[in-house]
Amino acid sequence: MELWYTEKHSDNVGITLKASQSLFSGKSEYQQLDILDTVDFGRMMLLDGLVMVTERDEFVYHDMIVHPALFTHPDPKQVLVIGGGDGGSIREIVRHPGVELATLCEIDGLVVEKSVELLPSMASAIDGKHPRVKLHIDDGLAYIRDHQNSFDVILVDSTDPIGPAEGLFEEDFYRLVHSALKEDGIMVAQSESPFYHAEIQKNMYRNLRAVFPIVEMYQAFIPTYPSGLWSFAFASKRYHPVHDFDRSRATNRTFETRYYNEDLHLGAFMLPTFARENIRE
Ligand code: AG3
Repeated sequence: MELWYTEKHSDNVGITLKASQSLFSGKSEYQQLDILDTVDFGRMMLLDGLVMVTERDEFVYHDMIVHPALFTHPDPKQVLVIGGGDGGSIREIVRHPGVELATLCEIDGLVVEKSVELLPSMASAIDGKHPRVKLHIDDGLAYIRDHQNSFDVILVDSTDPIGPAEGLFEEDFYRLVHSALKEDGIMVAQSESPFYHAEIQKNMYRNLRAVFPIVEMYQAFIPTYPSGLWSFAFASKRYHPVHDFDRSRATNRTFETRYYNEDLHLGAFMLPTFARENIRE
């Protein structure tokens, strides 16, 4: 018998990976969680059937949700991740020596628990033992409502805007993020595929622009996500990711990165025409 998993990206297109076994399958209060061992991409986590991470290509996503903001802000000390229960984003944040505290606010405790157990290469910093990491199992909206003017950077590491993450793409939520950020704070949110999700992007960037003075999209290549072309929204109160980028800080980073580098920091913000069209003002 062979085990293959398909995530459908549209009615007629999908991605299929051969798996050697299922490591966990269960339902939390919020969603269906599955962790499979795949033959070519290592362990893979699915939420409601959607690929969240694989061990083989997660470095792209986690480099790119974290480092552009942390190398644009001149001195990020307090960083919050909303979602991101696999721990990959927190792992990258704490590699920045200047960060004093990385806080994870994930709504679903089961995701954290199973990631610590089955995805240790991602979840190493959220096992409860890291001195610069704090964990909250809580609704992101409720959490930031109670934490005004507190963070230098907030990362929204969510799933697609269906199910528990729906509210994380709305203007009201961005207003709360804006007030939870300090006066020169930066937010980055995963913003779906420019190839497949033009409508979602249009609404999301319109909502962001209603709240933040600086809003830019940047891209990354993530093979297991729909179309492979993925994007992030950079929303900022003061610093522009290209014009205020201090290249030497990124060049002189004290850790290695397999995807991010000082050239790519700039290149990622250069968009293909169709992607630019999706978010035209
Ligand atoms: N968050 C982005 C997942 C979106 C993927 N969508 C899909 N497969 N249809 C991933 C969380 C990683 N920390």
